Amino acid sequence: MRSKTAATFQSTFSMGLVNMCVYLGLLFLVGQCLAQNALNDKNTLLYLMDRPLEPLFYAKGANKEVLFQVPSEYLSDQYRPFASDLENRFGAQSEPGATAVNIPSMSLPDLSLPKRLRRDELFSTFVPLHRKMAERLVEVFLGMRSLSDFITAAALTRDSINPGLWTFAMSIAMLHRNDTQNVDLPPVSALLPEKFFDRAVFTRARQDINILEGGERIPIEIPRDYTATDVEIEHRVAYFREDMGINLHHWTWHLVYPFGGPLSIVNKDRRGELWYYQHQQIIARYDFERLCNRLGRVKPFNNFRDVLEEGYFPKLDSLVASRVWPPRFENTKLRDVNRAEQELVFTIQDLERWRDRIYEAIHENRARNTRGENVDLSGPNGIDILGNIIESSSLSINTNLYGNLHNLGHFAISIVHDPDHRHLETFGVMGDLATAMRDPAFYRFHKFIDDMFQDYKATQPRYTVQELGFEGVNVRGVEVLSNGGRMNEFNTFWEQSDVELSRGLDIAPRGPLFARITHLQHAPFMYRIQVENTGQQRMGTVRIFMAPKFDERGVPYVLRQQRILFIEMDKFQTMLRRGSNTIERRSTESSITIPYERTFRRLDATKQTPDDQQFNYCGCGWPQHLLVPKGSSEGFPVELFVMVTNYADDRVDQPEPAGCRAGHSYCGLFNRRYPDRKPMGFPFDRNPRQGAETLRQFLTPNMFVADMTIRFSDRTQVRNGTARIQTTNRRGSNVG
Ligand code: CUO
Repeated sequence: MRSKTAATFQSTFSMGLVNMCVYLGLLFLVGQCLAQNALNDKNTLLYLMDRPLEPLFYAKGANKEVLFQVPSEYLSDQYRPFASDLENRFGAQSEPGATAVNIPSMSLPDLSLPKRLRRDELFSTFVPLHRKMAERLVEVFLGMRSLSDFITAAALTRDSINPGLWTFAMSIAMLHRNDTQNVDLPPVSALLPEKFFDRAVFTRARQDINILEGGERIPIEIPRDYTATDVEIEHRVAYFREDMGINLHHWTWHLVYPFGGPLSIVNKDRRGELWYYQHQQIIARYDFERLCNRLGRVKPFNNFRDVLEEGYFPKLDSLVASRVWPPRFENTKLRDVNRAEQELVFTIQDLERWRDRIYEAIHENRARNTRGENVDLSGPNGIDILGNIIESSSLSINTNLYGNLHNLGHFAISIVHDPDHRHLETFGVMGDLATAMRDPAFYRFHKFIDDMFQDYKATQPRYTVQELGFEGVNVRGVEVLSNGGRMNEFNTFWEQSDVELSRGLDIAPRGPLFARITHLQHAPFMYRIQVENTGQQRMGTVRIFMAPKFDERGVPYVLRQQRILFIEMDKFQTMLRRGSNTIERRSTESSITIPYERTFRRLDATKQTPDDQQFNYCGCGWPQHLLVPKGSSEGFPVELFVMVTNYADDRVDQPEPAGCRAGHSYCGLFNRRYPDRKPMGFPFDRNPRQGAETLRQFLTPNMFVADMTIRFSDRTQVRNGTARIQTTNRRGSNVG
C-alpha cells in the first residue's frame, strides 16, 4: 500500500527526467534524480505543510509516503541533541516504501526576528510585533530565487518557527510566487483544525483512532448548537458566525490581501476599497440573518468606554499552545493594553484619538499625509485611501496621525480578559483571522468601522438618473425557480457534510478522520430575467442584489436604510440582442461564491489534478452554501433587485485571468484589476437621489424589483443522502 502511494507521488514528478534516469539504467542515479525532482516539484510543498504541529522527521502524507531529511543543525533545539537516534528511528529504514527527500543545507537570510516567537505561543497578525515577524518571513520566502530554494528554505525553517506563523507566511508566499501558482493550497481548517472545530472532536478522535485502528472510522458528529443555549439570544445566529466556510473565506481573503509585507503583494488594485466592501457585505449578510431570526440589526461598538454586552465562549482548544481559547464574559470593558510579551502598549485613548482624526478627515473630505500635505478624498480613489487608513494596511498614508485603529481594535477586544498579562493569558478569538468571525463582538466592531465608511459615502455625490440608466434597455421582469420549490421562493434547510481533519492532527495511527458538521444550505435555483433592448446588440452587466423588505417592526424600509442591507448575489456580463432577451443564470454560477466542493473538498496531496472542477477555484470566495440567508419557516419577505448597466462603461481592459478562479465580487481577480469600473456596491453604495425615498422610486427602466420569500425548513439533509426530519441537534443528542 505504502509503496503504491509512493509511486503515485513519484509519478507527479517530472516524468521526463525519471524516464531518462531509467533509460540510463543507473538505478543509483534514479534516487538522486527523484530527490532532486522533489525539490523542483511544487507539490512537495503540500507535504511540507502536512501536520504542521508534528516535526518534519516524521514521514508525511496520508500513507507516510514522503520522508524529509534535513541536516541535523536545522532540527529544532528540542531534537537536535538526538539527531542520530532520530535518524535510526525515523529514517529511510523505518519507512521502506517512502520517497526520501533530502534537503540540502543552505545559508538563509537572517530570521532571528520570526524565530523569537516560541513554538507554543499563539500568533496574531493584529499584534504589530507578530506582523513584523510574518512580513520578514514572507519576504524571505518570496525572495527565494528558484522553486527548489523556496522548498529548501521552507523545509529548513519549518521546525524552528512557530507553526501558526510559518503556516501563515507559507500560505501567503505560495499564493503570490509565480512558480507556485495553481498549487491547491490546503485550507487552514485542515492544517490547524483547532481553530475551527469543537474541542470535543479531538478527544473523540484520539479515542477512535486507537479503538478503530485499521477499521472503518465513523465521522465524528459536531452538534450544530455547541457553543451556547437559546437563553443567549445572540446564539440564534451562531450557525452563521461559526460556519467553517465563512471563517475559511475570511482567512483566505486576508491572505490574498495581506495588510503588510513587500509592496508587491500589498499594493493591489483597489485593495482598500475591497477591504471596505467585503466587510460591509459581511455586516449586511449578518444583519440579514439577524432579521431572519427576529433579532435587531447589529449595533455599532463606537464608544470604546461602553461595556461590550455580548460574551463569547468559543469551546475551541489550542493544540499549538496546549490551552483553551479564552472566553469573554458578558459586559466587559476595554482597558489599556500593556503586554511586555508582545512588546505592545496602547491605550483606549489612542483608539479614540485615531477614530476622531479619521472622522475629521472624512468630514473635511481630505486626509493629511506624513509630509503634512492634504490628500483629497472626494475623488474615485478616496474610498481606497480611506480603507487603507482605517484598516490600517502598510499603504496607509499616515500611520502617525491615523494610527492602527482596526488592527489594535481587534486586539483590544481579544485581550479584554488580561490586558496587562498579569494572568499570563493569551488572546481570544478576535485576535486571529481564522476565528474572529465566530465572535458577536466582531460584528459590533466592524459595524462601527462600516459606519465610518458610510459617513464618508454620505459625502459623495448621489447618482443621477443619467448615471444609473442604460438608454434603450428595459428590464421587464425577474423570476426565481428553485429546484423542487415554488416560483419566487428560495428554499433553505440544514445539511450535513464531512470534513477531513487528519492532516492537521499529530496523532497516530494515521488514516482518514472526518468531522460531520451541520450547516445552512439552500436548494439550487435559477434566475430568469426578461430584458428588452430597443438599441443595437451590445453587452450589459447584470447586477443582482437582495435585501429584507421590512424592518424589525414590520414596516417597509426607506431606501436610505435599506441600501446598506443589500447583499450582492451575482454580477455577470451578457449579450443583449435587439428585441426581447431571456437571461437565465444558475445560483452555482454566482460571482461571489466558490463551489460547495471547494469548501468541503477532500484533501490528498497525491491527487492534485488541474482538471478537477473544484481545483479551478481558489479558496477565496463566499461559500456557496451561505449564498442565501436562512429566511424563516413562515417565509421571510425579501426584495430581489436586478439592474443591467452598459458594459462599455463597466469594462476593465486586461488579459484574461490566469490560474484559479475566485468569487471575484468579494475577492477580485488575482494579479488583475478589479473587473468592474463602477464603485464597489454600486448602485447602493451612496445615498439615493432626492425624491427616491423608496426602492420603487429609485428604479430607472434598466432596473427591476420583485417580491420574493425565503422559506426555511427545519430538516437536515445528509449530503448525497436522504433527508431526515430533525428538531434537535444539540450537544449530546444525535440527529435522525
Ligand atoms: Cu477582516 Cu477585521 O478585517 O477582520
